Amino acid sequence: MEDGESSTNNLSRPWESYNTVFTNAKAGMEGVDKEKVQRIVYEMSKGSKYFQNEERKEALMKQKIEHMRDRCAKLSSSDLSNYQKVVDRRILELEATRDLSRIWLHVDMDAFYAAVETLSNPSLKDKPMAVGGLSMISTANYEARKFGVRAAMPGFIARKLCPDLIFVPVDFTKYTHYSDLTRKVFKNYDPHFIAGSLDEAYLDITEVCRERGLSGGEIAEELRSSVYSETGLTCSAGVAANRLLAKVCSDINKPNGQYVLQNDRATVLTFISSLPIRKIGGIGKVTEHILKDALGIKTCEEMVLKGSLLYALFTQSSADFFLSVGLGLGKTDTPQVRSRKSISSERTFAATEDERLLYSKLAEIAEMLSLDMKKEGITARTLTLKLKTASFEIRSRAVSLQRYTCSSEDILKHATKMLKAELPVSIRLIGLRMSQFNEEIRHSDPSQETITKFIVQKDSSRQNLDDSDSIDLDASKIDGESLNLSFGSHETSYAQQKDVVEYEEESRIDADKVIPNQECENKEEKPRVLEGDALLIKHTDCKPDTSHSMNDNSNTQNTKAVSVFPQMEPLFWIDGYRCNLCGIELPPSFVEERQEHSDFHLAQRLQNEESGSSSSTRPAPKRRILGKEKANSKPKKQKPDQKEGSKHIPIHTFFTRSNQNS
Ligand code: DCP
Ligand code: MG
Repeated sequence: MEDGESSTNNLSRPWESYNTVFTNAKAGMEGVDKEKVQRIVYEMSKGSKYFQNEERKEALMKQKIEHMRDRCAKLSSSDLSNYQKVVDRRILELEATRDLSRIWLHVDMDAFYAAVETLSNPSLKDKPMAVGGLSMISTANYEARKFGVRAAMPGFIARKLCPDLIFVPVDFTKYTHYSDLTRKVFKNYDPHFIAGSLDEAYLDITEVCRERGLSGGEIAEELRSSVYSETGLTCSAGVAANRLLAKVCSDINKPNGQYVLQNDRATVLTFISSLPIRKIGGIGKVTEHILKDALGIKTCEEMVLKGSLLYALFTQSSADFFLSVGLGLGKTDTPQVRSRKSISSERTFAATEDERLLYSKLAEIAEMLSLDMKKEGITARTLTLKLKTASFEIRSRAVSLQRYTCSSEDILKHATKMLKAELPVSIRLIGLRMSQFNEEIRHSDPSQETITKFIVQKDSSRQNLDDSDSIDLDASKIDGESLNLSFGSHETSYAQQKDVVEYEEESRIDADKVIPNQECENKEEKPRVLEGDALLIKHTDCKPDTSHSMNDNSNTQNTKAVSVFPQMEPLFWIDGYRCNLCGIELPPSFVEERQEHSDFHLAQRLQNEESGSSSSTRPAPKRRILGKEKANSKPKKQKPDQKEGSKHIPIHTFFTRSNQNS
């Protein structure tokens, strides 16, 4: 019946099933006329390549749901009762790991970029405004959200939704400055706080609560007011027994609010019982639809109630994750004991083309990396070379070695080959990273053993969606903060771990002649060639994809290229989880997030191209979050009539009708 209804709606109101990232509600969008937003987004993008891509993704998702339904229908009652036994046992095991002894706080700045911009221009206060341009919006203030305007939405669609919308260009240096100020405050409450993105962090406030005899809520109040007095910005906080719950809680009373979930089992279970599954970090659109449309699971509690179906249809690790979410479990371990996936060393220096110098830097870095690996008893077999060119372009090349190693000779031999393939080029940073450890460092908190075990099992035996009927979710990465935790310089403690954006800046400085970002504006950008793909193919035995689908993002290959447009520089996932373009880490199972991320890069790139070609748009020299290297360099002049081989695709092309695009 539901099907029948929705297919009738599809015919008369096709936008209703057009669910893009732009139509997902964010905080402050509660009263928005969702149908109107969907219709406008639909009408403005209909027929474009973006639209076709969305449709293809949607079709694949539907297929997946159908397939899941078929499998579900074939399950006998005895199958289900057997799976129920598994569920019952797992519940007991998971329950045994419940840790209610910690108090976690998740803090997230309100409309961060927009709020920072309003600080420097108070006339923007109370007016609908967005940070970004006609191509892409990074965020919108709460006034604008009332119209359905939100992050990651193309600005020209936002303007249609809100004709008075004011656009402010992105100024990344400002956001980093304010982020640093907030982090100084966070440190006072937890010196080992876990930074998420620039505007969010997880703090274990157990000790500070105990020492000062204050409740989690009181500390949250104090921290928020301290952030406000240091920055003039508001933030929201969630306090709960674990990070997963704290994150959910910080969104509840946004903006400028907080929510405290008491640390007792009954309260947690009540809270989780009616919580929509989409509120959980790691459950994106695809997973949500599969659970909802194929299995009728809408709330977290239903994950427990329908546990037997989950264990029958999903991999054990995914089912374990769903079940633990349904029980309100999440991570409570301290950052110091978190496991790491890679070890790296990098150097920034005054840009040089001198090959002799570059090779000698490379040798030093290889030596340093090798020493550190030996110190920690690590051997690994994926080597990644990272370069930052004089024009701030980031290049990343990876190769899989024949055997696990930590020898500087091995590292240097392969690194040299990769570097050679890039020369000649003027370089200001070289980094080497080894990943795929033969013996991963595991944390040793005994209370976490069961969960850790299944996470580890999952990590090492991830199944391929293409040849398995199971959907795999990476439980070990589910808090969102994990996007940033496992990469970075080995010498960086967790307290110093920076987010994706800052990662590019996180390096040891060899010379004090480092050229500030702004200088690159006048440097000519060298078009990026795709020679990395050759390495990629060698590395993984899989060709870079020119498609962009659900399955692309969920496979088990170490590295896989995903390109929405054949002309675009492909996005691929180094070591299977790290974006080659910006360094963000997303496990393969984060299907939707990967799709959005890929779309985001594409759109950002287009935005950069557009702003470079439009004299009315000021270049955004410090924009680095996505497509940052491009944004930091002056785009080449673009002729309106693009010839074949061009890498410049203006945003309007992306969104114009297919007859103009194909
Ligand atoms: N951001 C971005 N692109 C996105 C999402 C976010 O560039 N697709 C940037 C701009 C945001 C900042 O990251 O200001 C923080 O992201 P949040 O999701 O926390 O969004 P906001 O802080 O803007 O709003 P709020 O947290 O109040 O919902
Ligand atoms: Mg925020």
